[in-house]
Amino acid sequence: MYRLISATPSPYARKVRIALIEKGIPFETRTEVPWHADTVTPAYNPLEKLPVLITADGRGIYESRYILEWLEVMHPEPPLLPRDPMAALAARQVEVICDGICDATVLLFFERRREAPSAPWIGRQRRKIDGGLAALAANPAIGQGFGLAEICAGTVLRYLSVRYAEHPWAARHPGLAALSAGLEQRASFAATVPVPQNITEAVV
Ligand SMILES: N[C@@H](CCC(=O)N[C@@H](CS)C(=O)NCC(=O)O)C(=O)O
Repeated sequence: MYRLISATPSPYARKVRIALIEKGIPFETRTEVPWHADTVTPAYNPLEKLPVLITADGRGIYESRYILEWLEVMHPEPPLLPRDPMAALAARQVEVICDGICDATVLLFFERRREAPSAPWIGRQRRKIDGGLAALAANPAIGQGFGLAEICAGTVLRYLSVRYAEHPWAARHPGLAALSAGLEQRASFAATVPVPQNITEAVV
């Protein structure tokens, strides 16, 4: 049985949880804050980030993008990537945009927790989020069916509501709002709704 080191708000972990559920792969979840004293994340990932998929023989597979590729090889059915190579590249491009929006949102979240947040740094992350969302809204590879592109788009959009609730993305991009609402109806999405975690140890 796989174990997944996960965090309840994490969009990166949610991508993997959704993929595991969609592929019908049983797994146990270990919920962590990866810098708390009781974390086991560094024992499985030298980069000290979650998600980490732990195999039955105790190996740590880490980095959400790589975990999803690994799962596609080890558990190809049902496929989450289109068989057509060009369509697969287009889906991976969507993942790049979505991960970039998540990364900027994480940087923004931590910057706001500092005693003296940097306005230029915050502005830079906001621009990345806005630019990424515009690129996503204009991307024809999303919403063609269900697979990697939709998992990535759905997880980043819902994550914004958790970590950047005041962002008007849904009003600005009604197509993305409709996509997100539809995806959240799926069982795999409903089972993994992101919620903030209690962070008790400072990291910034
Ligand atoms: N690129 C990584 C990002 C993972 C990530 O940033 N995870 C956060 C939790 S949402 C984390 O572990 N942060 C701890 C840190 O960056 O030190 C992935 O896709 O897996």
